[in-house]
Amino acid sequence: MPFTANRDFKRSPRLLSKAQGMHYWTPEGRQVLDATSGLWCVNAGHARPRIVEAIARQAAEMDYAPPFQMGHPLAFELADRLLHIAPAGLDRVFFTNSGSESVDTALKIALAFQRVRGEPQRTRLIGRERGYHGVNIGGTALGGIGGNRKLFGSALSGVDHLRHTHDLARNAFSRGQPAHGAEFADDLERLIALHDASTIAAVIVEPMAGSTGALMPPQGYLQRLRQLCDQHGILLIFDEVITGFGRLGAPFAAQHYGVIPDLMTTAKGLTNGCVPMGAVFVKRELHDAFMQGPPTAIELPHGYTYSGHPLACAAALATLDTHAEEGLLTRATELHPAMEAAMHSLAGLPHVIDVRNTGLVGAVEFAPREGAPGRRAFEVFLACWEAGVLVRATGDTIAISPPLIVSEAQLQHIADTLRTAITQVA
Ligand code: PXG
Repeated sequence: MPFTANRDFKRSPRLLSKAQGMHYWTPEGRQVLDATSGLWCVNAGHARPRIVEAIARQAAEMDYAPPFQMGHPLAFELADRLLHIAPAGLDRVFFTNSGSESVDTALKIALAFQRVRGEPQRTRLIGRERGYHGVNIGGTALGGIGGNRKLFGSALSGVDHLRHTHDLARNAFSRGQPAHGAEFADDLERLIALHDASTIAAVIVEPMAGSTGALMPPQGYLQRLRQLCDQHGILLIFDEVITGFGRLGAPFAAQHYGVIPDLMTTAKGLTNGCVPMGAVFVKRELHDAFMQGPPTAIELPHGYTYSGHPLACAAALATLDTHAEEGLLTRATELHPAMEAAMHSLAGLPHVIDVRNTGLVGAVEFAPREGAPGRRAFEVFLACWEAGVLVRATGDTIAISPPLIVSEAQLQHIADTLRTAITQVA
């Protein structure tokens, strides 16, 4: 099983067998409120009729079409539709099947772009500590979670990492973006001094780090990173696999924070989690740099059997329709005050050392239990599960990311369940 304590799980399985709207049901029929949008992906809620019907219709109409030297209309329609919500200038799209594939695709495009523009010595890639960029070779190497790397070695050479931005001494219990830490972006200057800018192809960061416990970017941090990348000819990649499709209150974090990257990776919410799909957005200039040489040449030798899969395209188009009809891509802005109040009502409970929030993301961090790091959050997760609310434990943090259709009463219920669980777990 993926990222699971296999033996422990099989002794006492947690199974889900039905989903609708804000809820899951177990095989025994117990209802569970989904406070995690599955795994940050079911942003419009479960089993939305438009999406279900679109997938069924497409499966009957055309199950599959080869994407190499062939195409089908839905993939082009979807790319065009995505441009309506994409950050300014990121108007070329490449389809993948997951966040991990989007990340490795973006890294390959960045490396290839440096070659086609005549800077082939720019081969170094920079990630950030506490970053998560999926599990393929590139994402494993660029990711910054020690436990995800130690079994696999360095995976890729020529990689380095910026320091992370988590600074509880100055920023604990921040609401929205923490006030301190813009200067953490200057860590890129340290790496430039060490390696020389002329060797660096790209920097990849999550605008808000999701998997390592919802770490919001300090005020001014992303702006500073953008400025340094521009100054030194380094591409900036935002990994928006979690932040994309409305999580923070705008379609993408790039718009929410007002910083536009050169490439942007997405997946998850693109199809509402119904069919696996990812998309890499790139700036027009990057795309155009590849469009040279003989017109019969293949400009980008990269792609997947299932790039732009018809079922995924149908699901994504219906998801975009659902988002538009219900105003979901900005709903997290409306709910932000209720989310903030619900989350920060947990401050002061035993062992709670931080509460943080932005849009429809919330996190509670615990002091690690002596000799058993991560256990406290896992026990809170189990207690919430028993009480009928699905939350996510990561390290010593509980993260909340409910579907964008959540009600204020449900946000309150999530906080109340967490309060009881935190009080129970010593
Ligand atoms: N980038 C980011 C920023 C992600 O959050 C991936 C890439 C990889 O996506 P795929 O589709 O290959 O899994 C992710 C995935 C969690 C959690 O609980 C987060 C992810 C996956 C599973 C659990 O925080 N993010």
